Amino acid sequence: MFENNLNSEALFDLYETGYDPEQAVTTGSNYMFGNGYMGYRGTHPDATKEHFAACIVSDTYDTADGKWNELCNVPNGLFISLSINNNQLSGFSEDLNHYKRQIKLDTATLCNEFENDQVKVQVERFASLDQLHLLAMKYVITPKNQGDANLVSGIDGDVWSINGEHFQEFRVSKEADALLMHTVTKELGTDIYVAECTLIDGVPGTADSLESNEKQAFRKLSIKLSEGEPLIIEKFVAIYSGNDTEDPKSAALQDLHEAIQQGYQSAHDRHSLKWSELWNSYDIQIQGNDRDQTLTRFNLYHNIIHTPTHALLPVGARGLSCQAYQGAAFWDQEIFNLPMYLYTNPAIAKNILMYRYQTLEGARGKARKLGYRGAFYAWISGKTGAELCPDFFFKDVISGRKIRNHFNCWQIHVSPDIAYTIWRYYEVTGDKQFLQQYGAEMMLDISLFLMSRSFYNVDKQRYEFIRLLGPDEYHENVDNNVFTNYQARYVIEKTLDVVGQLKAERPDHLQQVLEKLDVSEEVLSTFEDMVRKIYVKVPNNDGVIEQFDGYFDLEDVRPEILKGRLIDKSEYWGWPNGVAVHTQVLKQADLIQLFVLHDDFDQELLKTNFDYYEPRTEHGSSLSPAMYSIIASKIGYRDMAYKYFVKSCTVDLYNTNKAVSGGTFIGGIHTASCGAVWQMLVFGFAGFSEHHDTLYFKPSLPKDWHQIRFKLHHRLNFVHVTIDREQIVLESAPENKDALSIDIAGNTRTLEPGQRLTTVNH
Ligand code: IFM
Repeated sequence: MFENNLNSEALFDLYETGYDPEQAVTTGSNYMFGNGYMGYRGTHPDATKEHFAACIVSDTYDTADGKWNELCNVPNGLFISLSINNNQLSGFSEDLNHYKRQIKLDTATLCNEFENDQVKVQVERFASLDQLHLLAMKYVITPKNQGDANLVSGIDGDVWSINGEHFQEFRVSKEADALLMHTVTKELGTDIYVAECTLIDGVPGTADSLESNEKQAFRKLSIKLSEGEPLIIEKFVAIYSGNDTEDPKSAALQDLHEAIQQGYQSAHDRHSLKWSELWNSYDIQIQGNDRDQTLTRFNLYHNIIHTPTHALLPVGARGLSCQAYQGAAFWDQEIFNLPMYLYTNPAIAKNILMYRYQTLEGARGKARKLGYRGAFYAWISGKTGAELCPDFFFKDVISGRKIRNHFNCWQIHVSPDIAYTIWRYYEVTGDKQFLQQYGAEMMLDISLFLMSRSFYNVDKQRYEFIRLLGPDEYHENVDNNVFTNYQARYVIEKTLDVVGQLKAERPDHLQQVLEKLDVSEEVLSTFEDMVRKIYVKVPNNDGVIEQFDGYFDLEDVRPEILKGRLIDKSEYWGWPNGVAVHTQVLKQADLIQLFVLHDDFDQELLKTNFDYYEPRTEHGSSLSPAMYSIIASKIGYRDMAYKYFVKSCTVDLYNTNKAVSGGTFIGGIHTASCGAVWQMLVFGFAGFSEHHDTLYFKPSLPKDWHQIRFKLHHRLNFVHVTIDREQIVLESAPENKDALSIDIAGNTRTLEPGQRLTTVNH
């Protein structure tokens, strides 16, 4: 824990004034910058694999060790190191007078400063939002007296890779002013090109010598320093893989050339302009607590930089912060990352869902392999949608034996979660074209899968889902998990609605889809039967809904007690022998998660179940606290809502979650909790929900907050929402095309385009 890490000057930045090597994995992730195409860890400019330096590039999936298919960490073109009068000087140096590492969230720019008696160094780096393949750096040395500076600047291909070497060969060449490194991935033979140029005072620097070994290509530059005269070094790096373009080499050289022409300042200006446009959509302003403002922006920032928007690619559970969780999508993508986009910039939400459409074949292949019909989406989904989750995800750290986890074959809720999101996307955007053209096929195929995965209990005359995992991953091989069964029923019902819509509006297209998926009339009537008869548990006499069959019979202990039973603190708590397996302790929100997705449950039920499950939840997943925060807001547990808000927002900053579990590295940025910050603020504190074209607000702000302000999208209309203690102000953008229906405390009003509505906040 390093809680004092949260320093902020402007409310858009975060900095540290001392380096802690113990926290290098975490801080490298926290201070990183990126643009959805690549993520560059916020390490020092001369960091190497020992310091967890990395530049993770999207769409470079490859398997290094025969087990983990993951994104590659490509050669580091921004590497630069400095010696003054033969003494190494960097952020790692121990005799510094001044040290600062700062991430400016408004422009996604990493700044480093370090200073000793001889010089002051100021560094800026960014991954351009204007030119996605471009990294840029400005490195300014201000000498306090005369001296000799020796710089090593180039490309370091000896990179940190958590599951083995991904590259089979490195070739270095000099192309005009550029250094070019070409490497090829081991499994798929994907070409990767990294082109680099170093400029001294605006001119490509001539190296005293060029040194390259098997994996590294460095120029050595010796420069005389004069007292008080700053030396400005700029670096540009362009990165392309063979998956980006036919001719990645030319593309990299071309981008590099253009960047040199453009110059650092202009590249940074264009990049910053794009960032201001993004913040215009996504920012949430909080008045009354500066720390919470920065925490919020930190999390929003990470949700943004890890989301690929340039192509149909997954949002990784650790984004582009490292290779953990394989750079691949989980259900996190739809349920945690996407809602912010859905309500602010729905084109990105659509892009995410189109990725699921593009990967339907992978989901179908998985279903077939396991003996089912339809689309069973991968638990861990990379480029193609094929299941990337290995059979043995964790190991028993005591015996060293592998654990056969069943995330890949029993965690079936990912499919209905995707269908649920397709329907939500349609409800919020009204995008019929998407629903009919793409959504319908996905929803039908998911419903087919659910039908073939269900079990009809003849005795009880109901459909059940057995042998599965719900969101709570500590309990594998359970039956009738409420979350899963509820989601399945909901999704099949909505699929039938879509079928009805197509029947009325595009019968030919419906026919085509039904034929393509081999969905007969009989199947459609089975869907109808399922909607009536899927078993969804009801509350017991105390009002508590049992998470799955037999849950109440398990030992009723608390997570703190289980901690005391661990033999090794990195033991996996779940299946088959973990400390939580035979107890009621859950890893993460499960029923509470369901309550976040559906507004069908009354306050009393929410309260009773919150009271029951909250003390039994370990929050072993970073996904969990945010869901508790939202429901706590809804039931008026204001302090609890705030407590979980802070817990969720600081998962990465305070490094609270396990970086290694059951022997597997799962560190890096927790993108799901980053996405969830938006939900805590909007669905939780602002009490926003949307049903049948009406926007509802029921705010409950944390005690010391005076105001929150954000922008919402609904069906191509934008509304500015300002909530303070006394009033709720809604401003409809003048360019809106529709009047909006608004409900505040049971009063429904109409908000015309350009109109402002002020109501009392009770
Ligand atoms: O998807 C989650 C899961 O719910 C809990 N374990 C980690 C996964 C990736 O974030």
